[in-house]
Amino acid sequence: MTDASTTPEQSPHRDASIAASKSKADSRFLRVLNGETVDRPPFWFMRQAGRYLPEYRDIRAQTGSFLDLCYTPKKACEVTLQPIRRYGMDAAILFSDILVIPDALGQNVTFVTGEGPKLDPIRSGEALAMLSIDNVESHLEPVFETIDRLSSALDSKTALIGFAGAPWTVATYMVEGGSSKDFATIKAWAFREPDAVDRLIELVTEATARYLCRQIDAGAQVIQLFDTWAGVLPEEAVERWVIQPTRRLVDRIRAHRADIPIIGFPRQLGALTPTYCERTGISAVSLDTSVDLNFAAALQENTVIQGNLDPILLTVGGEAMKTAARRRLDRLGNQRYVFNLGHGITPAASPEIVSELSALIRDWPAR
Ligand code: 1CP
Repeated sequence: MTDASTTPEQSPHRDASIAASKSKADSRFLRVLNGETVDRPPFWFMRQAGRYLPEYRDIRAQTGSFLDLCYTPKKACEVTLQPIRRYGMDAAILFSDILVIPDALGQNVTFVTGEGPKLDPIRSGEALAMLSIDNVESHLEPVFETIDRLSSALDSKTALIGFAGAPWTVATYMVEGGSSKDFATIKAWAFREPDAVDRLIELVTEATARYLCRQIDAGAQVIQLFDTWAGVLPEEAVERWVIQPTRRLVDRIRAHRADIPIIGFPRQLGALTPTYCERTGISAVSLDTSVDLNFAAALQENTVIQGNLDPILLTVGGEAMKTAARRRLDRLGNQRYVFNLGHGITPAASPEIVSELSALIRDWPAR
């Protein structure tokens, strides 16, 4: 394992010739994130590994819990590579979950099949004081090993994305105790005792900063911050709990590795998206399905954009899917645009339709 102060090139595990042959110039995705014009937009799909793939379901059925899968490097590496073998995306995303951070902080986290994540909720200063930052990195050691394996397994055309949840989104699961419809518990706590919620967000930010720096040391070439629930806060709270913690994370990551591209996904932030881009300092922004193409094209003048095809189209296919995909490709083109979905692939997506979409992107602009 690399320690926090070694760069990948210095890692004793890494063959210098492999590292040298992994030129960034081979990767369409890294080039677009760097502002270059390419032959066609790079593509990857949020949640590209997962239950829509039969080979994922096989491995999942042979593994105890979902967290066991995240913490078993050989299996996590395998499920990361499954969609790459089928579809040849321009980037692989580490197989893990945003909820490994509360798990590493000592909160009880389980995944109940068909019901999603369940956590013992943190709703008071006393419960918060039970969490500890001390074991975060040692607890997440298997994730760093998965990244190390992936960087050896992937060719230089396929970039490796590391990720974490943004602090606000992770905090919603920690306080609500799982998924939520209205976020009433965390919002009420934040309005009533903002300083306590600041302390929770601060703890998650620190844990996440350490986690992401170690992901970069292990070989992650790009970082994506998933802020799935950024859009549930009122405007005046967005600055405090979405923008500022993200800004602090970006600063910490850049202090560790200045040139690492960071993609933010502030889902459903709507009209505040340009403010988020300017104030957080992220390198690229992932757009949800609600963002209209004129708004996306205006953002694209100043930043790299990613998204926003509706993932439900991958359960439908045919002309509906093709027309929507071509409309985005034709409008957003081969500069400052990464083809992706507006949210994750759903378990009901068809592997054949994902294949058709991949071929359509690869063949663009030919018809
Ligand atoms: O049993 C199973 O197979 C569980 C399904 C599953 C999978 C495949 C979960 C539970 N997590 C994951 C993997 C995962 N999660 C990845 C890596 C795979 C890939 O992208 O290819 C990533 C990047 C995530 C990120 C994640 N987890 C987010 C942010 C993105 C998003 O979808 O909004 C969130 C919110 C989670 C929490 C979570 N984990 C799992 C579920 C079902 C959920 C969502 C619960 C909810 O809807 O609130």
